[in-house]
Amino acid sequence: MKKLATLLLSALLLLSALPALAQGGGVVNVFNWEDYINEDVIAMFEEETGIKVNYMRFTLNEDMMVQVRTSPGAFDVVFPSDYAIERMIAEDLLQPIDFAKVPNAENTLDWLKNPDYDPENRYSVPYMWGTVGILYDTTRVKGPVDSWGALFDEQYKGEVFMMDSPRDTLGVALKYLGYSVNSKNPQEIQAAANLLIGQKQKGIVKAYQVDETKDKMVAGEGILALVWSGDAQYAINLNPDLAYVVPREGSNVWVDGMVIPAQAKNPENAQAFIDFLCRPDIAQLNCEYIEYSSPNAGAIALMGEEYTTNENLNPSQETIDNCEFFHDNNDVKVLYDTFWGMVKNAK
Ligand code: N2P
Repeated sequence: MKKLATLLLSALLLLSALPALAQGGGVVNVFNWEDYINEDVIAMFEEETGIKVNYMRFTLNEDMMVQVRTSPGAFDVVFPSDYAIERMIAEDLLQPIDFAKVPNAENTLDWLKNPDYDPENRYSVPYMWGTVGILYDTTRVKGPVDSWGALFDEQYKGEVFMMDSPRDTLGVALKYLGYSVNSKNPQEIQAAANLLIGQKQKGIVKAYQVDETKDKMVAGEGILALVWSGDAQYAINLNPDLAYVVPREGSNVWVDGMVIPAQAKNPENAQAFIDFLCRPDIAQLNCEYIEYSSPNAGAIALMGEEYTTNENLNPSQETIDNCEFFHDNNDVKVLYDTFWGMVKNAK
């Protein structure tokens, strides 16, 4: 009798392990931005597939690319932005995705399919998208905020958080001066750097930072901040005195994709993870938690009006048309790095 019970128990244990075995089990090494996933989603994936997620985080595309170049086998799924995907394809750092294994990629909105940065749609699946704009405290600004000029206004001395990111910050200064965020003209890039140096020397900048800004704005530590749209919406949810605007001079619109590095050790598990994140119910859970814009038609249908009527999450066509995507600027990277260094070192 005891033997039979043991036998039955072993059979049961074996059966419960089967789904995991069928999927291959093992691990998936994920490298994503800070604060960019609902962690319940990771636990759900592990439970459903038996694949263990090793989750690692980065702050900027530039840092992430250094990591992928120097540790090519360390990551199975990475989340670069558009211009970084373009660069990584050019450097042969990515492998094509087997879309038969990622059927939920079909949920991608049409306007985000076949993008310039991955024209044949071979290497990436959109994860989230958004804009760059100004998060501000409506109770402390002196008048309406609709221009990048607010960030350079001396009446906000010591109250402005800027982004510690060369492309985002130089991009905004370029845009304010009427140039493209993709300018390759040394005089224009220098003029943008000079504007930022002046802003710093006048004491307008409280700090250059990235992921910390949202919580500091919630706590009322600044009046204006240069942020990505989802961080803005996250902060607004916690402090209704805050608002977000994409300035009238235009801005940067971006897409972060999911890609598989060329040397990834677990490409099958990477595909399973990407597919899971594209499942409408999972994409919804994730989007409602991190508050960025979803590229997933199925998730948007599930979220309904709460999503579609929120201009921060679902900007108008007019706002999007007034923005530019970044493109790979490798040929002028030295210029951007040099001028950015001058901004950061200015006293
Ligand atoms: C969130 C990261 C947003 C990525 N912390 C902007 N491309």
